[in-house]
Amino acid sequence: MIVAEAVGRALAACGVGTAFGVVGSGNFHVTNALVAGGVRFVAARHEGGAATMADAYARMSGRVGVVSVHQGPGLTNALTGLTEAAKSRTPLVVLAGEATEVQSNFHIDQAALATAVGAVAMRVASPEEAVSRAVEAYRVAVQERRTVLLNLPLDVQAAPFEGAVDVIPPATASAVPAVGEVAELARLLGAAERPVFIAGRGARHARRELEELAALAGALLATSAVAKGLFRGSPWDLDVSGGFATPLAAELIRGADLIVAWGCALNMWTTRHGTLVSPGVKVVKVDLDPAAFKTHVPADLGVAGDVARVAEALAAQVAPRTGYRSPEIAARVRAEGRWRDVPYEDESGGGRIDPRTLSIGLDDLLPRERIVAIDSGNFMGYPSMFVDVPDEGGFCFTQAFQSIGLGLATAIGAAIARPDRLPVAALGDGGALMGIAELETVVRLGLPMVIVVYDDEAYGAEVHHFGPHGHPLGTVTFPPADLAAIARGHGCAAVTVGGPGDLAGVAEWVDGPRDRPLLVHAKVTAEHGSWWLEEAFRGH
Ligand SMILES: Cc1ncc(C[n+]2csc(CCOP(=O)(O)OP(=O)(O)O)c2C)c(N)n1
Ligand SMILES: [Mg+2]
Repeated sequence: MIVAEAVGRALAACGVGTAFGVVGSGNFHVTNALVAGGVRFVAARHEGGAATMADAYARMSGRVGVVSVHQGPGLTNALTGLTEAAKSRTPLVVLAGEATEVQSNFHIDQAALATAVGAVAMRVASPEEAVSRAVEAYRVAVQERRTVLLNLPLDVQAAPFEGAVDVIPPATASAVPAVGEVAELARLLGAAERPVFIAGRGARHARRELEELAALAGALLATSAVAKGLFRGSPWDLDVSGGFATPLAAELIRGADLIVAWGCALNMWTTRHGTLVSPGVKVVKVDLDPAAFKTHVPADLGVAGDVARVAEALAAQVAPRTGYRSPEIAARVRAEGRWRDVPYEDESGGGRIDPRTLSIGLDDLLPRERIVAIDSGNFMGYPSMFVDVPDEGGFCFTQAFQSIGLGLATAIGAAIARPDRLPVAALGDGGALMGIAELETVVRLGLPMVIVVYDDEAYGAEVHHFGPHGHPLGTVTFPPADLAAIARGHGCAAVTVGGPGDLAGVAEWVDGPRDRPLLVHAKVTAEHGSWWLEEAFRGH
């Protein structure tokens, strides 16, 4: 056995389920060793796609994601996706060949690159540490929730490995909350008239615990965008807090006298630049990372610990009370709780469909057991707000870096994590064309995916940002592209939607064998920017 094989075998023994990558000479052996160890390998067409697939797979499966890339350009290609993962604290191990010989064309400072984007850099520096380093990379990923680059120098990779690949897989760690802080939060919950829970990424595993505590405290339930769907089915679910919040959710969150943020930083998106947090409201943050207590909206009280464990400890200390949960509020949540309950004027016409009407139409047509992935851009709120999801496992939002072009790969990784659900990729025309290298991957893997492109023939976010100020827009507008034909060329089914009537083509695909992915090329109306974007521009 050579070192590369020992590393791959060790990671497989840690419990890696699926790895994603683009294979070249520098990661050939390690990737094959993963496969020999029982890991499924998914070949992407671009390392950026591979990194984002692994990120989405990790988020939606709860397992560590693994990426395998060639030295140098293989790693630089992956960087945007790795940055997104690092910012999102996704547990990810990146295996990269490394050309340590400075004369090599492939040589770059790979460790510095990783550090620059918030990842942790490690290296297998000798054959002796092949297994221990691989296990340590996995441990840091899973226990510290980090994106870890494990550099594999080419000469070390090729050296013989003596010894056995004996591995004790590192387990997930979970911190025990401090008794005093929990008692203080119990006191606040016992005194609050209108408590609201806002759950974020760090609470996606804790639905049951939070619902039980909220029932005792009389709290209403909301999430950040990344945790969308967490409380679906609860009569007290306000859905997403922030720019995507319904008018009712915004009103009720603003009316809170206590906001408890669970694994949620309360950033500008979740709070609409702080405007959803009314003056004088008490703010508590429960987070594994105490650094989160002071960022964005600062907390009056911080409770360090795992969200589920803190909620469980509190449930034993909080006496049942009505709080915010009156029959009037329940009736309003029933009547106005979803975006599609909010009246609007359909602007479809002239061969273009209103993106709200499109999204509602898709929500009606697509099976409920779905997993929705969203790219970035002006369009992004329409699918986030009007296409419902069954639970937090039905929404994958890779937006921590605000990069466009990650949406399609996100949908692929999510689809692989949840093969029981219909994957839906919601993209702008700009993001779709940027990430289109992975369209062949969707077809090759036989994923029954629905890819919806909200096509305004522009970088709409920029058009609506600068257009109102009279700037020239030639750099951000494009002639029509026949995305349906491009998709058919890749082997997809495709429908072009220029009005509500054209959605019949989507219904036909849904009712058919779904043996090919479907691209919905929606020509959307674009007279004005979306309201959440206009609000964000005002915030800036
Ligand atoms: C990688 C990257 N490049 C550029 C940007 C700046 N940017 C933000 S939104 C956007 C336009 C996206 O266009 P499209 O996907 O068509 O969505 P739309 O805004 O038109 O709805 C651009 C270029 C970015 N966020 N990420
Ligand atoms: Mg566009």
